[in-house]
Amino acid sequence: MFDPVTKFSARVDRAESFQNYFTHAIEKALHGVKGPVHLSIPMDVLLEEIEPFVLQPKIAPHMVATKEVLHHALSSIQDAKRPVMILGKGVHASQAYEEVIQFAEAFNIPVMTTPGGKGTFPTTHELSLDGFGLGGSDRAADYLTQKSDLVIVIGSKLSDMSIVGLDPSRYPETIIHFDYDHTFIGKSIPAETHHILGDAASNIKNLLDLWDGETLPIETVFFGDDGSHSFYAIKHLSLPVPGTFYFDDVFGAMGHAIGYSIGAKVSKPEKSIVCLAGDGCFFMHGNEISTAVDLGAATLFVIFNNGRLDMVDKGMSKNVGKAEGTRFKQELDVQKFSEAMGANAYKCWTLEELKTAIKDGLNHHDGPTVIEVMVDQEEIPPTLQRG
Ligand SMILES: Cc1ncc(C[n+]2csc(CCOP(=O)(O)OP(=O)(O)O)c2C)c(N)n1
Ligand SMILES: [Mg+2]
Repeated sequence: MFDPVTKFSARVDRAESFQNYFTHAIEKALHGVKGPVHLSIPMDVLLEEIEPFVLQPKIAPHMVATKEVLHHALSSIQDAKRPVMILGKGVHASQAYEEVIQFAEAFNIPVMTTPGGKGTFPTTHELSLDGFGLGGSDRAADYLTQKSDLVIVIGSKLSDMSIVGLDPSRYPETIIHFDYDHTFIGKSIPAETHHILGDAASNIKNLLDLWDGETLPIETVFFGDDGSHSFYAIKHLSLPVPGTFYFDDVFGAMGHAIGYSIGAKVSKPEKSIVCLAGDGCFFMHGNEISTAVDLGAATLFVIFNNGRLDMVDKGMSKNVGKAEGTRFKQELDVQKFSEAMGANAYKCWTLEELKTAIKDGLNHHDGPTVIEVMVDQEEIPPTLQRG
């Protein structure tokens, strides 16, 4: 009777076999998709006395997907234009709470939960769309009135309760489905489905390790200087820890963040300190890098080089119709300038180069690292909202 509804069902015929049966049953119950097991112990066996024993189940390591599978998923996630995550009960089973938050934040993906997945993601999180399916929220339903090119499902059978309200015309092109069990993969929604088989928490962690995009520690403290560069950070930088971004929006003297960030590193050497500044700021106070070198202050300077005083250049052009004195005829070579003062310095044209430079910079503990980021001069900054 119990066989079809348990992961293991047996009768213990002799008391001396109890330890083996019991250990095996516990291993079965806890391995993979957790579930009930059943042991039937006849009365005569139950009355026998056995030696006390310590239960030592051998739980096999979690099954995980291969690197190739994760790489493939990663490139689909990076290419996706309007991805969304659907979290099911499997997130509870895998205890993947931290991992799904990191995943969503790393790629800035909105998150909805199935009825069984309720409570797997903080509903107060800015990426939360709350529930989808039966009892779902208007926010989630509204989000899905426009098609998503990629749906990332984590630990859900996508039963009718979970996808009620998903109009077939809004079915995604692709699904990436994290699940321990393959039984229901690709059965509910007719879309190209990639199965990431195994424990969700481990697979998400491995995927994030592969991606390696979050190279700065989450408690990193940023100092934003005055110019377009800091407004990109204000708009796009995700800050998991409060009190980690300093920006002077009143006095706004160019170059101040360079000195601030050196002082901050000297007073708190154990903290990761990042200065965001422009080439104009660096022209004014970049020589303070020599102070950082002398003091051995391992501040990470990220200097956005667009060959101009961009915030003023674009602001004047928009408001007055022309800009004067805002473009450098001789642009600064930030890397050479920094190296001349004895700093560890990089020039980056691509995201890959930037990631490598940040990684190397974080491992350079004896003095400052200056990372020159070459910026498209025609990039439109968020400052143009200013009247
Ligand atoms: C000492 C000082 N002079 C002038 C300004 C006006 N101002 C604000 S932002 C800016 C341009 C900053 O240039 P850059 O550091 O290259 O940053 P970008 O805007 O190009 O990112 C200027 C001139 C200022 N804030 N402080
Ligand atoms: Mg500039």
